[in-house]
Amino acid sequence: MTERCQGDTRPRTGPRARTAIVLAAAALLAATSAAFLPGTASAGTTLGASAAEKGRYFGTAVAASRLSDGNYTTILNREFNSVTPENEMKIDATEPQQGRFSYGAAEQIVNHARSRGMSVRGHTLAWHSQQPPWMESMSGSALRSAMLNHVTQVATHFRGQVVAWDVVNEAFEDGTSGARRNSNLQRTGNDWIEAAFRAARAADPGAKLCYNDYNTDNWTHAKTQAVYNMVRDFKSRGVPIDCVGFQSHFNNDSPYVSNYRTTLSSFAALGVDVQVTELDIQGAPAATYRSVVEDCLAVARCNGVTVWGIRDSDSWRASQTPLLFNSSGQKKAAYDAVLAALNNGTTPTDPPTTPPTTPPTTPPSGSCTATLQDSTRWGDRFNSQVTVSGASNWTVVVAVTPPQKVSNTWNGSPTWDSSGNVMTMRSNGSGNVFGFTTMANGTWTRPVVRSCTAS
Ligand code: 9MR
Repeated sequence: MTERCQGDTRPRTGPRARTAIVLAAAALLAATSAAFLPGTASAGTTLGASAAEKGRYFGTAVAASRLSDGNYTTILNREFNSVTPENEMKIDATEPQQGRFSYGAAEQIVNHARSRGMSVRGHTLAWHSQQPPWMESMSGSALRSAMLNHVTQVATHFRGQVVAWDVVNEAFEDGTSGARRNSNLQRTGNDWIEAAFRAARAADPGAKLCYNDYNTDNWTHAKTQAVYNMVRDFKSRGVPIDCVGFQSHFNNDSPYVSNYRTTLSSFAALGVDVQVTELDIQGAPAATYRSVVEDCLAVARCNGVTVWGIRDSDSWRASQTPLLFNSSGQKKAAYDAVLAALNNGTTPTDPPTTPPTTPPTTPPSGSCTATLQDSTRWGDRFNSQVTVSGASNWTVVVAVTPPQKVSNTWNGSPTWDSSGNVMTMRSNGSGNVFGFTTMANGTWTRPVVRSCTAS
């Protein structure tokens, strides 16, 4: 077989005086804290914490089969705050037989991630590749119904657990035609993509819905323009699309190009978020990795970067050594470049706006005090920082106001109540300052510290 091109996704053969004093102290704290707090003492040393301070996530593809590998999970748990199941949410994995759904491996990854405060990207609901045999052999209205049922069932099953779905993956042709890819799904009618997005929105109204593709990095390429035109059309007609994923598998045949930032900003200008979803770069050149991260940080609506695997040995292209950690799990030069880019990065296109006007909350508590301060604010989200005093082993309960959702945390171990709006954060050895990102979803009320207890 000839070398698989990057888009070749065929299965490989693979609360009076005391209160006043508390409020006065809080007001003083508020006065002395700027709207923008650049880096905290203990963040900035891992990819996830550094990205979170910039209101982004830093994620990786995860394979369920590797979760028993200690070296792998040590890096995963330390460095990343978002995961994408590499294969476990694909159609052949989740509906191996028509109408019989199988979620075990995907749930393993989702539970691992969510119990550690990582968010989950779902990949993928509708795709021409990795279809189970029963679907591969279908066509016409039967296939259209089966595809829509699949989207509905899987998105409903994971409702509230997946922050963003790659609803449709790789639906455009390579080359200069700018055409849709000729697939069994495409042959059910040109409206199959928007139908999939509408079904996904109905099934999980809280998830961001993305179109995801490769070779869409170069702004001048026909495929990039074709996807751009589809997204523009969808936005103009009210098709529920929220984001576009750029896989960004870079190699000698499909290299990173300097207009990548133009591509990201042009799509973002259509009113969608953009995400780097499957980043790997042949040879892992540090400068190129740095450029990709800088490009994302330069675009306010670029809300995260996912690398397609942790160690080189975990990569679908292991021989190209395209990742941030070598096969022994050691950090490569590219890792240092990415971390430096995340720590130096700014969000110049979306300056911080006035923070919420209520004072920071310092509730009376048992034997520790937790003080919440505003940090950076973007158009759709804001960061908060909580400083704990009086205990080194602490548990702090914080509540956000629905429909707000916490999308990222750092420097603590979070658990959630069933509503998903009350977060219990426990110290995890990362110091006495933790942080989190809240997706406003139109509500800018400051999160409230409910309690602080020493443990
Ligand atoms: O990394 C995935 C690899 O383990 C699978 O064998 C392959 C099968 O199609 O899919 C790989 O992931 C692909 C992703 O789902 C979509 N974009 C291209 C990725 C690399 O092929």
